[in-house]
Amino acid sequence: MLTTTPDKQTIEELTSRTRLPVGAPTVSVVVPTLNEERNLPIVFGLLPDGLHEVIVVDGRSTDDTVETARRLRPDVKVVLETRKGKGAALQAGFAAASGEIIVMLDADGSADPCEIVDYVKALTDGADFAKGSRFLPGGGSSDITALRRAGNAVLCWVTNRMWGSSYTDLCYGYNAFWSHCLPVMDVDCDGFEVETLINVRIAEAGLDVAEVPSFEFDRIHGESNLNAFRDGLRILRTMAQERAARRRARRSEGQALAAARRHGTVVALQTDAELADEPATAPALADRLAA
Ligand SMILES: Nc1nc2c(ncn2[C@@H]2O[C@H](COP(=O)(O)OP(=O)(O)OP(=O)(O)O)[C@@H](O)[C@H]2O)c(=O)[nH]1
Ligand SMILES: [Mg+2]
Repeated sequence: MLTTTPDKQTIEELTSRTRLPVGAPTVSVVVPTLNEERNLPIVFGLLPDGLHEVIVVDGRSTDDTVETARRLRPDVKVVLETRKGKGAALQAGFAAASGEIIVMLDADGSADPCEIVDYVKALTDGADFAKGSRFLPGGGSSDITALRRAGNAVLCWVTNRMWGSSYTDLCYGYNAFWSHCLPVMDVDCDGFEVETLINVRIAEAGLDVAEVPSFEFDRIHGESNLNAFRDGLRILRTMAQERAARRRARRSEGQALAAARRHGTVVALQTDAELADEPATAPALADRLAA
């Protein structure tokens, strides 16, 4: 709380936490909701000014979440999820988003909407994907249990070993990204494994990731929908599936290369040799791809 009249610089610092800078790219905020009627007034009240759109994805709430969202923010876009789960809700929200930047924000009050400004800055500074981390200096959590912290640390370590990433946090739902990441993420899972799936695919594609220190508060009202054991297993299964998909992709790449070498036929791809008016042979192309 301020005890003296703030000077100009203090006012600027305070208000810049609650509004996007002039000329910032358009920002869509996607908010999956399941019975969050009592949390939405707080979450929406802290959203920064200057957003392009706020998208609430619902469909299964039995309270007045959707009506509350519309009352608080008459311009809110409401999308109805077609299947159960946070991953399914995010898929529907991403499909409806039209901003240049998309932010994933939980509606339970655990994520500070003012941090959106920090995520947008990380993206305009050059990152493709701004990934929240509770384990960087400046971040933290009052919500995470010892079991979840340990599970997250192990899964994060395994992911870094398998995908060459340097993530400090894996299972955290507060992230933002440029819309060009959507085809890479290609979200096709329905549950809480969605953050892992996204992080793994972003790492696999070699996109530029900036981690943003983030503080996770306790859910304000209501019950968590996450089950550490059940959802931990889903996360492990997702990692195994992504790994297998990578092996399959590498194998078929190798088979294509081998076939190109074996047949030595002329291929229709434009190579340097073709640009120089020389015939482009499959072996030449295979050598270039293998180099
Ligand atoms: N639309 C939709 N939203 C969901 C669904 N399940 C969870 N959510 C929302 O997704 C966000 C995260 O869900 P939480 O239950 O808080 O789970 P969590 O944050 O991963 O876990 P906690 O740390 O225990 O809170 C919240 O905004 C939920 O309302 C669902 O099936 N459909
Ligand atoms: Mg939560």
